[in-house]
Amino acid sequence: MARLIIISNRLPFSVDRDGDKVSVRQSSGGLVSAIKSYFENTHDSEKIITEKLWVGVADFPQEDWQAVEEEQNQRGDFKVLPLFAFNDKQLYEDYYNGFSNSVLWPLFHYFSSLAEYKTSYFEAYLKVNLFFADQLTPMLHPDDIIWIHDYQLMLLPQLLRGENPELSIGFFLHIPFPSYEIFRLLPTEWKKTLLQGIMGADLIGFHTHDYVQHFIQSVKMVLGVDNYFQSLQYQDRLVKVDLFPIGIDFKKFHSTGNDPSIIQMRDDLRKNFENKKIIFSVDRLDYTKGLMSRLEAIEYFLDKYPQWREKVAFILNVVPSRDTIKAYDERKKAIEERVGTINGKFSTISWQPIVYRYNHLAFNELMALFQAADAALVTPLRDGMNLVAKEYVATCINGGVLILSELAGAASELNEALLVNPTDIVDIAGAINKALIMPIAEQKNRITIMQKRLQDYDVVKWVNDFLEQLYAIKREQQKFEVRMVDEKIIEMLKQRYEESEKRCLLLDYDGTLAPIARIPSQAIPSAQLLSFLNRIAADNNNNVTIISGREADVLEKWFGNMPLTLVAEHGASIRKKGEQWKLEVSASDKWKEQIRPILKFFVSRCAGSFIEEKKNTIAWHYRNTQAGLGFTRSRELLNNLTQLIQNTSLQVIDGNKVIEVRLSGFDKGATTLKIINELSPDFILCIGDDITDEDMFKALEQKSKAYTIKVGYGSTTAKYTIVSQAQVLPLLNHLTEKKYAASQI
Ligand code: GDG
Repeated sequence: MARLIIISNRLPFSVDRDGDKVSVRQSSGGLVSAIKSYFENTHDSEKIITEKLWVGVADFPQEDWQAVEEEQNQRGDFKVLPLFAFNDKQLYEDYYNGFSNSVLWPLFHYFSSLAEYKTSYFEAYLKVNLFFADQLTPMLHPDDIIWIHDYQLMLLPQLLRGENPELSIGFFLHIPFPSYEIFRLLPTEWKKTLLQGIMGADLIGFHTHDYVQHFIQSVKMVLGVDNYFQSLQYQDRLVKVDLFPIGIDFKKFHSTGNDPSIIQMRDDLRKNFENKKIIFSVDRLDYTKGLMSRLEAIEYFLDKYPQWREKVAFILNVVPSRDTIKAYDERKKAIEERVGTINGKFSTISWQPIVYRYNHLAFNELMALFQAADAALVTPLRDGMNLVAKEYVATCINGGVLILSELAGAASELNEALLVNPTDIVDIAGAINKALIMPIAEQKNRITIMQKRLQDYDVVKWVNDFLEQLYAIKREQQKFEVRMVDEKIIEMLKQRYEESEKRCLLLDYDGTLAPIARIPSQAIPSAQLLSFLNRIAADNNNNVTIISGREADVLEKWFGNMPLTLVAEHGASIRKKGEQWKLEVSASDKWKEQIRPILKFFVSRCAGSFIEEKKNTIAWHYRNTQAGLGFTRSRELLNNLTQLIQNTSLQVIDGNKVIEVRLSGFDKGATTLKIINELSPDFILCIGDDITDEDMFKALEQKSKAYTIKVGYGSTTAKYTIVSQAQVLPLLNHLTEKKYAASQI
């Protein structure tokens, strides 16, 4: 039982006042139609959501709210919380027209030269996001499901999370997320703040796989956070990033083909363009929509394919938008001039090629135009998705051709459209000609395939899919928390530790007893660690083993004078407590000669990587390489090595930012069992963080007296998990010493 709270910059309607009468008009934007269709059509089988609330800035005066609320309540599909109090008009202006639409919008659509990096814009963006958070925080419950939309509110996930760590927060970006090379143009502090803001969410959604990859790359480069496929471990939470290509209300658009009033309008339109093909386009006035290139392409088409003159009409509908921003107003003038020039050049007494209109169309009129059109020309230079393309396809009943920019998100789903490069006027003109001569059977075939796809993943599926993934990530986080070492578990472990007389402590070194260092030789043991080890090793009931991938010489140097068991190179050599080092594998290292040149080759191909050569293993480290490249090279290397060592006595280990080759027949698991079998302890505590430590956890899985703890997130066979390396030593101290209180961990 939970509330679903949708948060977007604007509320999904606008308010008109005529004298005393206040009327509410639903907006026509993509997000609004998506969520509204979901609210109207959904049957939440799990009944998780009991109440729906939409929060956004009110663009009407506070005194109209009562009348708006009454009308909204009568509709009954969702409640509304309007945010007023933007008395500071300049603040809102700098946030909305400033940072949102003059920095993020142009930059994220690859118009970097239009971005205006004004500090006052960023400050206003911070303040307005904070304003949203301040208004919302007091009314939130921990079990609320929050879904934040779009680039105006990228800081809000983190701001809400700060106050309510348990909330389920989803964030969806409706515009493209640009490649890192573009994103990095933002001032350092801005890009960090933006990414930290989004990472406050549990689930982050984009329209396409490319946007997902771009986002992950930016998070890696800017925040230094690693990913495991599409999961990121950020601070103490697991965050999932995925693609959710927005759908449309397919039924609503498809059924307009049977609506008598729309059919009538369509027929009237057709009559006006008798014996002519109609090519239709509708866009908001925006430089991203590619209107100027489209006009150029139309002119080129009329020049290159003169046979179509007087036989085709381009209906170009431009919808007013953001015309208070200078770049938009200038664009409008330029478009209108260009239309005039083309019409002047080609018109005859009875025909003009372009019918240009600058207005907002009523829904029925838009549908009639879609249906009257022989083709739709949708050629944005960049577009997050582009719903017009999908809506046009859904309304086609008897054929129709979609000409679509390959740079719109929709292109990844609408492969049967004629895909064009929106700046390539030759390409577009060719596609227009192809559309006009395409046989009706082929048109229908292409449309049917696309319609099937749009029907299968419609807007209700889109919302359900997003919300289900949000519940799933919450469940995954909870699973992790269930195994998390808490005070109860600590007390249980402490009791077992005290009761036992023959204890075996198996402790990994790097990432467990010591933090991971950029260069392995820098990870020297701290004074606190040495004092802890001295103390517990002195207890005769304890057998303490440091089990590491490090070389014997290093372990000897650091811990040689302590009564510990030392395991080097995952078990290749072992020094039992009170004994000498013993080599457990063949002394010959001739095999390295075959491996070394390959690793050297990868060092030269991946700056920052290096080889670490130990007695019985040879490793290629890529922790300090450029994020992304290191991982890609590591997969290549893994592939090369796996093929090379077939039928040899070698094995390849895919470790934590390291690929290691060694002789097979020993690993931490086998070594652990050897130690346990010799010792027969009545208490085993094993802690590790790495993939190679999983061998120990697996080996101890069935041992009733064994307690295994994994440090950090990620799937594991360990019984328990602990969030970070910094918690290991306090935990061990607490378990082994009476004076520490559990609350200190
Ligand atoms: C963002 C992203 C992404 C347009 N003109 C009229 C009219 N419309 C309707 C269309 C469609 C919607 O407005 C426009 O949707 P878009 O997808 O093209 O773009 P944005 O709203 O700018 O939105 C975009 C979208 O979010 C969804 O995630 O696709 O890439 O930029 O529904 O039909 N409707 C009426 N008259 C018009 O003149 N009635």
